[in-house]
Amino acid sequence: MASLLQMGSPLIYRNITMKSIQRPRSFTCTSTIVAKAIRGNDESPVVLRRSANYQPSLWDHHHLLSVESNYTKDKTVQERDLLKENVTKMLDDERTTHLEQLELIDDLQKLGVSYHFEREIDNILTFTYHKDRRNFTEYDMEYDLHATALEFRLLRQQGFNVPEDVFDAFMENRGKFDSDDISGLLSLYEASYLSTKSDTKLQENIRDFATQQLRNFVDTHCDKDFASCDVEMVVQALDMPYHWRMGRLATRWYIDMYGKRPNKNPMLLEFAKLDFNFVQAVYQEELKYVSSWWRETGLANQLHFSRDRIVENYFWTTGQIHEPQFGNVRRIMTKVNALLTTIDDIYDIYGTIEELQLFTAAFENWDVNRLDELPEYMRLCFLVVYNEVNNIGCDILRNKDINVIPFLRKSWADVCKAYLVEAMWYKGGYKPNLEEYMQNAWISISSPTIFVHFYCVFSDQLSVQVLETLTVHQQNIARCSSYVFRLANDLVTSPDEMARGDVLKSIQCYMNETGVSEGEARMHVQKMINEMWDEMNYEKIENHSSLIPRDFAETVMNLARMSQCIYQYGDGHGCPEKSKINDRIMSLLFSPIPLD
Ligand code: 0FV
Ligand code: MN
Ligand code: MN
Ligand code: MN
Ligand code: MN
Repeated sequence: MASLLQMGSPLIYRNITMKSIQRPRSFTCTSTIVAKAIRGNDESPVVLRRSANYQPSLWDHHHLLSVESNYTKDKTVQERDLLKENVTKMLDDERTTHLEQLELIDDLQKLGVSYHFEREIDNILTFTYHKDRRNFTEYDMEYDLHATALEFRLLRQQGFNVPEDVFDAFMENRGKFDSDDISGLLSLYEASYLSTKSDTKLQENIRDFATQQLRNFVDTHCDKDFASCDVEMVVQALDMPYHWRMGRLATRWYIDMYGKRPNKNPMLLEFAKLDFNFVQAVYQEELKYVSSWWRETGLANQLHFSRDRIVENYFWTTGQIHEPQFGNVRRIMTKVNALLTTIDDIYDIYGTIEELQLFTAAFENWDVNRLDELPEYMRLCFLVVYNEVNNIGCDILRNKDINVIPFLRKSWADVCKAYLVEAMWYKGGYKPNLEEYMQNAWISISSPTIFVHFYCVFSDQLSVQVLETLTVHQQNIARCSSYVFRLANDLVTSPDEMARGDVLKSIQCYMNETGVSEGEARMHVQKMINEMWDEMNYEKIENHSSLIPRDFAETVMNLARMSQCIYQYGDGHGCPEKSKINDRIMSLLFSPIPLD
């Protein structure tokens, strides 16, 4: 019945209600303990196994394979490339004012096409930074809040250290401020998210002021008939600031928004739509590949308790790197994500402590000859990781002439050790304090493993120093991004985790340690996330001695953005059926933007 439904359905994702009523009864309650005998010999004891009640995949493999896009044809690419030439000319046009040029760059970035013009944009912003900038001492007619804030944000995004003092004149005279200047306020609000830990005014005074003003604006305008673009833009910005937003999602939204603007450039709009649809078609082919790979591993079939989430695992990678030419990075990182998700479930849900110790030892020993020492159900999983790591290592040895396998396998051993620590804490009833928890939890969230694989596949020139920084010393921007991922995950997944039994997560550790309420603990965790962003911004804007290449650093920050996207409205990774993630996935991976 369910399969007929899938075949006949125009939707790519499954009808979850039809599917879920066919699940065995034992899987229908979050914290059920399921008794299951491990088969092997007749004397083996009955082991109590748990279930997280994760639902089957919402996406049907055969449907994925049948997806066809109209936007891969040579004609689309030719048309897009013609438009691209026009945009290059616009960037070069000497008749445009400075503000118009900045606004064009902002539009290109938000429309998701700035990757075509990286050199041109860098030239313009470098020039802007080095030319004498005006020093505003007075808030007068010439002080343009929007222009000042836009320039500030664009320059800081690019890594230039513009001082926060550019807003002093404005803030000192904010009493005179015309509260109808929504574009100024919005630009100020977005700029305030580029704050670093050495800024004193941006976070507190400026962001609070702009946020409050924007909230007032929404309150007074939201129920008026003319629900204008302004209101939509403010609501969107308050929902998640641009600097924290997953890039492609911002793009998809902004293309619609831009289309409604009276002063839009229709050529630019057409270019952005064509490019979006073209990139989407590229994603679809990658998805077909990873979905086939995932089926062939046999893991979802064998480990029925684990999350079967290949589409979601792929979606994560588009948040980390969106440009079409990085398909290889996305393919490999999807595999890494899928394996991490499966192994996390082995530790958190299914394995006994004795089995988990054997599993951890297997990753530390990295010896395929000792495969049979593992419980049966762990062998395939270990071997798939082992083979994938060797495959990646083999390609890199061939193409980049460096053996990265020792670094990759260390990262798997490290994450498994961190998973085991949590399992032992839980089993032993140990309650760590927040600091002790975080020391382990920023590794158990799996980002350090992700970063070292990503770096190896993504960067053209690999440096042993960077590899060591990523796997041994731990670099600050990577640590901060992992913190954001961990904390964003805990804010959403910990209620279910506590219900089925797990180590205390950040919120509960803090409550236990300080005696505060859950609400206060959540606020504390949100504050930690803000601080991590300030640190990451600092690394990017002020730490020019960082070893981490700039383009890689951006993908590291993107993982933090992506986790804030996946966990914004529920657990988009584990329980996509209870979050808004499917709409996001549909709009980014499957629904093309209609052309005019
Ligand atoms: C998060 O789930 C999760 F799936 C992780 C950390 C592994 C995969 C990573 C990516 C797909 C990027 P969960 O809440 O179960 O993680 P914890 O660490 O809380 O068990
Ligand atoms: Mn499954
Ligand atoms: Mn887990
Ligand atoms: Mn876990
Ligand atoms: Mn979790």
